[in-house]
Amino acid sequence: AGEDRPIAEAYRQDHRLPNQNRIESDRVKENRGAFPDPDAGPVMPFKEDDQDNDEPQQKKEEDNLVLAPPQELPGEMGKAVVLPTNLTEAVKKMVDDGWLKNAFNQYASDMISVHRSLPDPRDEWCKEPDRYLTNLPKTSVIICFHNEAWSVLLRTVHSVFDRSPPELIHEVILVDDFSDMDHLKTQLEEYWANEPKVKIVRAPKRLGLIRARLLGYDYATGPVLTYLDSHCECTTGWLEPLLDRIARNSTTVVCPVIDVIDDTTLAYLYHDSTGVNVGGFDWNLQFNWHAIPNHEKKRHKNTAEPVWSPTMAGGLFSIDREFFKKLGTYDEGFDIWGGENLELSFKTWMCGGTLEIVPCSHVGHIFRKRSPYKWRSGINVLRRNSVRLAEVWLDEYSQYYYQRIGNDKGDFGDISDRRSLRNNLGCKSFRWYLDNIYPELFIPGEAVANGEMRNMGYGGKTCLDSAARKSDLHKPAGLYPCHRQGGNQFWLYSKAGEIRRDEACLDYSGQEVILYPCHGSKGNQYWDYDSVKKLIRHGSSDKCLGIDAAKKKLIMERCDPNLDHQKWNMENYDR
Ligand code: LR7
Ligand code: MN
Repeated sequence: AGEDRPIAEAYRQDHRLPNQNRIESDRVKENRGAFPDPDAGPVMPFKEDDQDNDEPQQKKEEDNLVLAPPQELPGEMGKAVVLPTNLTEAVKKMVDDGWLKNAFNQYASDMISVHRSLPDPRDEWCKEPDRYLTNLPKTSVIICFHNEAWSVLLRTVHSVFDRSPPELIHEVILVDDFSDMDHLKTQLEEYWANEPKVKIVRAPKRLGLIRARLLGYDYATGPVLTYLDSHCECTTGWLEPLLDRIARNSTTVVCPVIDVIDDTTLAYLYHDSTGVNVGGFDWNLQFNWHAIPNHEKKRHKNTAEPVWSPTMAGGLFSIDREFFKKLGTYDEGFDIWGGENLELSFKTWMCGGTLEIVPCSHVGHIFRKRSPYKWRSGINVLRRNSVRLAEVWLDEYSQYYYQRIGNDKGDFGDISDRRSLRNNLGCKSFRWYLDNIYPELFIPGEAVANGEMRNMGYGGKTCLDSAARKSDLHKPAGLYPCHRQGGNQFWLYSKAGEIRRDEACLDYSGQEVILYPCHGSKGNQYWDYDSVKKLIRHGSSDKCLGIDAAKKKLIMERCDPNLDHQKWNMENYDR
């Protein structure tokens, strides 16, 4: 494994730029321009000429200044790479280009060895003797990419080879989803030419990540499949605990803990096993993270034990190949991005399997703030995928998703095959899944009103509006012209008097009206709606909710039934 190599040896191999790690054909040399030029950029801690030269040499004093000791290579041990602020214009441009193409700091990544060392985030429990079975099955590792950065893709693959027992890696399948970046063409093939375990599969047209994964599945021959995104880094001992769970029960689908590789500094950030989260979803059919619920905590003696998770994030998991096949792999009608993570999660649980997060296995992933590549134009891919998912797996609960998209399902294609798959497998109901696997989820059907919250002042065109994401919590709730499309204007009025969406509740503590995580204890989150007078009276302050048109914000005032801007229409009110 990478970390075990003696430092000097590691240094000899690692102190090159990523682009120097490959076999350099003439054509590849011409491509050099695509990578940072060490002379133009921030001072690199080495000089090219010094590599592989063990002869003692006469050194000038300045050489000693430039040569840094091995432990100070950029990004080693998962450390942050912080670019100097006084970059030349040329370098600044390269940094900006890297961000533009990838939505992460490619320039910083290119400075880091593709074999960089990482911290070992595992608990001691994970390393105890006989923790894992000795005869583990081999895995095919499948990595799909569409226009991934060179150093990032290579580091993903090397981290697999550098930190897995070789006998457990059956093959690494790189699925190129119709990329057009030059470095992903022959350069990639030449780089891996001497590594028989690496297979490169090219999609004949843009498939999207779900069908690209299915293409990889078609080529894979190992008994276990392990999927990774193309911007990951595996840590020491990541693989054995995953394969161990599958060896013990082939219907267990397992995910590593997904650590954060910072998009700006490429720092590897992790928590110990007390900080493990599990996956959930909201009625927008979006994946989210939660603390481990108490009923699950009670099943464990040690925090490093595998935990049941209602859903998976999607990109990083291992599954028995036959079980994946039995579950009908993925819906081939899913395009580009999204929905497949919930599909696989729901059917794993509903059709006889178990989904776990394995705290002994840590893999890093570069989390981006935007999607860098082209989606399809003219169609809402994510909605189409999610409607297919809802139609096949959600039973009567699909209505809660449809409410959120203004009941506009659009054209979602033919799903009859997926429905018969579910019938033939004899899977349990979605209600069973909610009751048993995800009892924490708030069910909108228990609400007294659902839909828009329209203010009657100033012509009655203004609605309560907020994305209510995690990042919107603790911030003022917004207003926007009513658009009748659900989404950020879809609210639930719960029996408990909350005005909420998912885990966000309207909350007033004397200052601004904000969104705050729902706490279920009334107080600042208790709103009493009088459906005749149309007033919304706040529990702890006894004031009424209104709007200030000039400031375009929510206000709290002494209740006055004569003021239109204190009157609200709650959609589908039914008490
Ligand atoms: O058209 C495409 N073709 C591809 O091959 C689009 C993407 N891809 C590749 C892409 O290069 C990448 O390797 O597919 C992989 C995933 O795409 P990302 O990295 O843009 O997705 P993401 O990390 O933003 O999104 C998460 O949700 C997706 C839903 O479809 C997938 O399941 C991703 O794998 C998933 N990533 C993770 O689970 C990592 C943890 C993120 C979280 C939470
Ligand atoms: Mn990703």
